[in-house]
Amino acid sequence: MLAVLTGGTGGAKLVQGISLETDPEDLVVICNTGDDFVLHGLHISPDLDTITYTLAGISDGKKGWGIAGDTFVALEWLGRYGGESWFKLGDKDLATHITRTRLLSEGLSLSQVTDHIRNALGVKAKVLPMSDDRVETRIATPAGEISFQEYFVKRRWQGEVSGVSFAGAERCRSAPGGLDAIREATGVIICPSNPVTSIGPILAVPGIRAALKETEAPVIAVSPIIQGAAVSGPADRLMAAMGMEVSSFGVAKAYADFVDLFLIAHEDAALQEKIEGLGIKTIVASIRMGSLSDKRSLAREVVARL
Ligand code: FO1
Repeated sequence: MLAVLTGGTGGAKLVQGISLETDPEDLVVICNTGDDFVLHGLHISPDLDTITYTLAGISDGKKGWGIAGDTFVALEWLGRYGGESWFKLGDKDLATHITRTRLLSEGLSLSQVTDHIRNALGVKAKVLPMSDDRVETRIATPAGEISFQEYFVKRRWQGEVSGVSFAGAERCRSAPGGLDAIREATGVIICPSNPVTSIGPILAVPGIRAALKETEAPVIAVSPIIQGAAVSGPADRLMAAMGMEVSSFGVAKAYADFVDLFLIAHEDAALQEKIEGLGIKTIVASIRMGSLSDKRSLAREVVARL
């Protein structure tokens, strides 16, 4: 069994490749839920949904989130009634959030709800939230703290960030099966997701970092940074805000206590020696995933090392 740790859009590309290059029934995908929030009274779990839709083959590959071909009629009407419309919830996507909110209110845990949704969509891989407890990624700005989605979607990552925190993380528990998946896996893959706000919250869940260190399986990570810039999203800005070096080396350093193997881009080949100095075997590869064939060949490259 392979355990995969991921955020949303960036990580989903590799998750898709891995699911096509291995037996999906043999995959446990542990997702960030620090981006979750409540809007229109609905519990929204963007990364769980991005991964589930991707594995179901219904995701909007261009946007990187939501369902392909979705319409936005309900959102327009929510706006008419004075509701928030900056977070683009599609009509089909809304059915997911309504179902999640209903099942949570009936007493199911977030992992049970996630299982229900992935089964209904025919997803064979196990999709697990990092925790069933509420953990909230908070972005500190000079004007005060805001939620991750307010920073990411409403403000389009603009403005100064002075810190990132994960409210509730110290008290939360890993979702059932998460720690065992890491400990019992034959390989663990850390997707090229934002190390601060996608992988960071997962690592903040008590026990996960220790399980990554303890597991006998090789732990392999793919860099989300190429030539000092994020492949997508604000990873570079947030790394800088957290005082990390904005490079593949900076990511490797943040994972150095548990990663055995690190994949970096050809453009970063000059960093290989420096990263190996951290005790991490480093491989130079084609890590950009523009097409389905890129996703599959990177997945093959990763899986071949496990
Ligand atoms: N990202 C955006 O940039 N704009 C949106 O309006 C937006 C809506 C949205 C709706 C449902 C969903 O599951 C995800 C959505 N995302 C949107 C993506 C998401 O907020 C981020 O990609 C992740 O939180 C970061 O991993």
